[in-house]
Amino acid sequence: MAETKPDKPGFLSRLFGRKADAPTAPEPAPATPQAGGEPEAMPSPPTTGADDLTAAPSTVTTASPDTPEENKTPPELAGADLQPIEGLDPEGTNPQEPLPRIVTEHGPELRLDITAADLGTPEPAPAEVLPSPAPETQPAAARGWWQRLTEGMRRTSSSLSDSVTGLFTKRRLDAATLEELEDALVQADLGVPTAMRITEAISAGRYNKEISPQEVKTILAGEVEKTLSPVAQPLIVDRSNKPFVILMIGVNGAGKTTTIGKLSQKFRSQGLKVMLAAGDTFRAAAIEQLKVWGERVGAPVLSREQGADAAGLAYDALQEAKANGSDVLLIDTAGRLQNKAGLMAELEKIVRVVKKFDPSAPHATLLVLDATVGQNAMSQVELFQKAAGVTGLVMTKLDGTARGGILVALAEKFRLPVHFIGVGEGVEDLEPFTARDFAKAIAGLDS
Ligand SMILES: Nc1nc2c(ncn2[C@@H]2O[C@H](COP(=O)(O)OP(=O)(O)O)[C@@H](O)[C@H]2O)c(=O)[nH]1
Ligand SMILES: [Mg+2]
Repeated sequence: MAETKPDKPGFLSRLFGRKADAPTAPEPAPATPQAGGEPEAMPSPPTTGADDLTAAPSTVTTASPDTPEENKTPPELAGADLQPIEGLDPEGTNPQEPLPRIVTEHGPELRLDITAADLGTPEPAPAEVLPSPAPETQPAAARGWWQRLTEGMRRTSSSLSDSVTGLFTKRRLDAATLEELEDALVQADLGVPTAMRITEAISAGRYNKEISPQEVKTILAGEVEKTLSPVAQPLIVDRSNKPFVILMIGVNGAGKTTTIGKLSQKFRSQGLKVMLAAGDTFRAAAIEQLKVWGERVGAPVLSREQGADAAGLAYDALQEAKANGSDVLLIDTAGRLQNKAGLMAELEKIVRVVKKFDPSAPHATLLVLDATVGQNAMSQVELFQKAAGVTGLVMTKLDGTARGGILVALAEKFRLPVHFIGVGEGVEDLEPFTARDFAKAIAGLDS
């Protein structure tokens, strides 16, 4: 996929000719149409009228959290609906995904109401309740989040770290060095404004002096944290909305279904009653994948047959969730390519229909972004924002890329809350987003 880096003004001209805080960042290039476009094999979006909400029978699979693990998940289903961004639908040809591990752990992010009591000390995470099927030297959950975060983000941090070390070892700080650093930061997807702020913070008072790579990393982390702090916001499940409706959106393969599973586990471990709606009705495998997650986390899944109207299904799910006293309803959706008007229209329809049932719903619309797509995440935010009114972001796959810096650029540009980040496929590999930890991890600093 062709990547477009925003141009930036030269460092020298800024150092000598312009104010540090002058507006400088040109917009990133608009969405480039995805190579390959719409998959021909993908069924057309259902065209059932918005009001025809009971056209197809729905099934609710009742989940049992007590089901023994060995009876639960066929491994091939764990990532079965992965599709590449290019829109190809290699159903049945995906690599098999490892089984997510089940742990009960939860952090302070899942506060149930905005009350002072909820702002108290986070509870310690309970021990892993089921053995990990993955033969690992050390169980992931036991390693702790900081370790998983830093290990996961190693590719991003080591590429930045290498640049910093290469540039600042036994060298005086001059304009050329700073310009090279700025280039490296832009290359690392941090975004032009943040890259400029970092180089300016580094140059302040240190011109023509030596500065150690460690000092540079500390300043870098500080500036990144400044950008991220305003967006690092917990997802608050307001229990006055029952059910609290969360709509998950994003392109195919971003990690929506997996994130629903991980989030459900967190909600369930807090004693919340969770229901799932299999709104990705385009492919049977996607429906199955959600059912598997529902079963393993103990959440009923409302589904219909492949090709059913997703908006109608969402409506049914709301009714069912209300009737059975669910606290949270998570609605999965198909991976709508952001440049496909028809698919976007269908997403808008889901939102409209949900609002018919409850005008305040969806209470959260979470856009799931795959960090490995780099700058393309920018256009995804813009387009999904228009179609569905994104209330918050979840960034996945920070473990699979050197492009984790994109989160900083997104924060700078859109200022949308970032609720969670994912650094792996396991159920424990999703945690609330915290600015300081992320900034330190990206800079390659110890905790
Ligand atoms: N490495 C890694 N893989 C992830 C992460 N989140 C999701 N995945 C994998 O990405 C693939 C696609 O996820 P899925 O939830 O099916 O995406 P969806 O199409 O948006 O529903 C699956 O194989 C997941 O296991 C993550 O944080 N790290
Ligand atoms: Mg999915």
